[in-house]
Order: sequence, then C-alpha cells, then structure tokens
Amino acid sequence: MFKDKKVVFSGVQPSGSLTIGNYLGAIKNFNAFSEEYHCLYCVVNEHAITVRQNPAELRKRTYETLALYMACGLDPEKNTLFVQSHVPAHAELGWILDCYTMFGELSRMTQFKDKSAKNADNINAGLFTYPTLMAADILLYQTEMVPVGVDQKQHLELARDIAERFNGIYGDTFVVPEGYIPPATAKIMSLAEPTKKMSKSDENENAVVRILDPRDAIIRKFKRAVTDSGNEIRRGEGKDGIENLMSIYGAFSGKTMEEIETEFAGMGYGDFKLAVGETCADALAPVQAEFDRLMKDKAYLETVMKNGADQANYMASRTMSKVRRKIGFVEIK
Ligand code: AQP
Repeated sequence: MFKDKKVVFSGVQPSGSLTIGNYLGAIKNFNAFSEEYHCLYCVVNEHAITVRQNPAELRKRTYETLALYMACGLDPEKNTLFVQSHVPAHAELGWILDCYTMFGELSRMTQFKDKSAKNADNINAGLFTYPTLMAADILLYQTEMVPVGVDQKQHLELARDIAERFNGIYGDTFVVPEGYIPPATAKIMSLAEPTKKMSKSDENENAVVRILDPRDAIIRKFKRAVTDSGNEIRRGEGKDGIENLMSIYGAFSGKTMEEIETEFAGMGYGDFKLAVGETCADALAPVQAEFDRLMKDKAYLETVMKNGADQANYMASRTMSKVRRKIGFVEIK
C-alpha cells in the first residue's frame, strides 16, 4: 500500500483538547497528502510530558486525539496513525540526536523561552531538548514533508540542520525534510489576545475555540472575541483581531480575504462575529458527530493504534539499524 512512496510525518500533542488552530494549521491539511505520500500521523505523548500532565487525562486525550485524526477524515487504511510511546525508537534516536545538537541551538528556540516563562516551576531538561525529540520523530521515517503551523518552523529548521550535520559526519543517513506551512492559516491567534497564538493549554477558555466545543459555546466565544474600536471588516494596521476572524472565516467557508471584505462591507462587527461563529460550528458539526461515534469503540481505536505502531516500528527499525551501525554501536541478532 505504501511501497515506494515519499513520506509525510506530523504530530499533535495530547496536551489538551485540540483547538481550531491545531485543526486549521495542521490536521485539516493532512488529508491532502494521503494519496501521493505514505503519511504517518502521530499522537506525540512523549512531547506532552514536557509540561506536567494528569495521567488519567493524558491517557484519555491520547484516545481522543487519535479519534479526532480519524474524525477529521484520516483513514487508517491509507495513513499510519500511531502513538509515539508505542515506538521506542523515537526516544532512542532522540537521545542520539541530543549528542549532535548544540546547547546554543536549543537555547535559541522561542518555544522553549515561551514555555519556560509559562511553566517557571518546571523548566525541565525535556522541555529544553523537545526539538531534538521532534527531529527524531521526523528523521526516523526518512520524511520528505512535514505539514505544521508556523510556530513549528524554527524546530523544523533545526531538524534539517541536525540531519545535515549527521549526514556530513557519517554520509547520507537521513532525508533532509521540507516543511509545508499552510499560507492562510499558519497561525490562528487567540480570541482574547489576537497578537498571541491560540494554544490548547491556554487557561482562558474564551481565548480558545476547541474542535469539540458545543455550537452555543463556539458562537458565544466568537461573539466575545477581542477586536478594535473601529467598525470596518478589513485587514490593516491595528486590526489583528478582525484579520484573525477573517482568516478563520475564510478557512471554513473557502472564501478569500477580498471576498470576505466585499461580503461584509457596511456591516457591523456583531453580524460578522455571528457569521464566523455559525460557519465554524457548521463546519465542525460532522467532525464532532464522527468523533462521538469513534469514541464509543475503544477496541477499534486500540486496533488502529496497534496496526499503526507495527507499521511505524518496522520503518523506524530500518533507520535505527543504519544509525547504530554508522555511529559504532554493536548490534546483536
Ligand atoms: N494557533 C495555531 N495556528 C496554526 N497552527 C497551530 N498549531 C498549533 N497551534 C496553532 C499547529 O498544530 C500542530 C500541533 O501542535 P502541537 O500539539 O504539537 O503543539 P503546539 O504547537 O505547542 O500547539 P498548542 O495548541 O499551542 O499546544 P500547547 O498549548 O500544549 O503548547 C502543529 O503543527 C502546530 O504548528
């Protein structure tokens, strides 16, 4: 089924209930690659523990994230859907790549700076080396293409640097991956602070629209979205809030920014926000219905996890043999 296809890899952390940022910036775009590429989509639970998680919640969110992948249209027959901790090679390669990554490089990562500020009582080593584990996730499968939101661009560039460094020392070992960053929805912003990224771990529920939020909550959150003191629905200086709502509306309706400006010319912010909320809720309704159906069948979700882990472990073992041989680790049969 996957033979001779180029590889796409991406992942989502089960660190909270997923947002429309995760959906529009990442998952929604995953489908586009399924025919042409061998796609691996991972629930990256090892990344999630860089921030303290409640174990029962983490377990539940792992099932939910997998179910959401499928509810968003990812067919497990056409994609390898799996959980990171079911493939031990991620951690093994992560450690090896730590030894080929410089302290200075990791110190420059803006996500580390942001997350350290947010979790000042738990600035652990895993938070610091998160990007090398992400490089391992990608390089393990000889990935050509990584669809991500723009917040992951810096990590992806580091993964490329690590791959090139390793290849430079040992000869061709890893494919050097390219990023795919969606042009219009690369960064969905918080509804409460539209200069800040929408994040699933945001404590302000009004800042975040979740894929599984009920219709009335979605509409209410959009109604409360922070905008500006003007009254025109257009892009421009100081219009971060409106521009963010336009991007969201455009992504769910398929309309361009110009079409949206024309459609809402002369109308007020209240009408526009209601239209965004309704369009978003309408688009998410089928995803939510499919999610509810899938979550009722844990045994099926576990079969998908198991099959995905088998496929991923097989691919990972091929890269790991090569890596171990190159760096001088003795292998026993
Ligand atoms: N606001 C966003 N706009 C566009 N894309 C986004 N992504 C996340 N937020 C936005 C993309 O979603 C994918 C999965 O992200 P992740 O779970 O691996 O981690 P993250 O980027 O740290 O996402 P969050 O929601 O901000 O999680 P927390 O709060 O746990 O840190 C990635 O492709 C990401 O670019």
